[in-house]
Amino acid sequence: MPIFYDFNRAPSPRRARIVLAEKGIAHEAREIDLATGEQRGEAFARINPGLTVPALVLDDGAVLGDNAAIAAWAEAFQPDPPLLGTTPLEKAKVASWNSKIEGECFMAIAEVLRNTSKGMIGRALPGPNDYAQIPELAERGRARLGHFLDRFEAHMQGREWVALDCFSLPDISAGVALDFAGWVKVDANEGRPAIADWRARLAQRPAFKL
Ligand SMILES: N[C@@H](CCC(=O)N[C@@H](CS)C(=O)NCC(=O)O)C(=O)O
Repeated sequence: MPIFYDFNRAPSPRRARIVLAEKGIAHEAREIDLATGEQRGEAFARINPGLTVPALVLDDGAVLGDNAAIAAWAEAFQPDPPLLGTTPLEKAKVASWNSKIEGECFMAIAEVLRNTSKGMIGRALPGPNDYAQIPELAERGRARLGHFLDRFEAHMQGREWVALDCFSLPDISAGVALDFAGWVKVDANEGRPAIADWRARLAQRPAFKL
């Protein structure tokens, strides 16, 4: 059975956790305690040299060290229900929205959090290298997040799901990202009724309780 390296409180592994749950892919979960820096210890470095969670180790020992790999593998391993679209155009829309959400939303939130948090001084980016915090990046991240949310609200008006007519990967990525926005005290729902309605739909899915 695949082994899923997780940290329950962190947003990135939550994305993969939801993918595995939506697909019904059985796995054994192991918690890596980011709060005590376990991801930077020798034992985890041997598993994922990127020093981040999520990571999924397959039965043959292959390591999937990020969300992109885990989602691609999960879709191929368990095609039903599809999360990456089925037609060529659907697949393109899913890829485009997922990349937009990662770059314009997830990263903007991370810029705010990692460049302001006292616990992340000298650790402004995850991974093997230490980087100093840059306060201006936090300011820019907050502005970028607000701009993204306003564009996203306009996009969601009259739509049920982010990229397709059905639930797909960008719903997971954006749903997790907007919960993560709460960490930097941004309520994405405020003044954005279409986003609020869509998040209420997401909250009904059992996987989103994970
Ligand atoms: N690109 C990676 C990013 C993973 C990532 O940044 N994970 C964070 C938790 S949300 C982490 O492991 N941080 C470890 C650290 O800050 O040292 C993915 O989405 O899979």
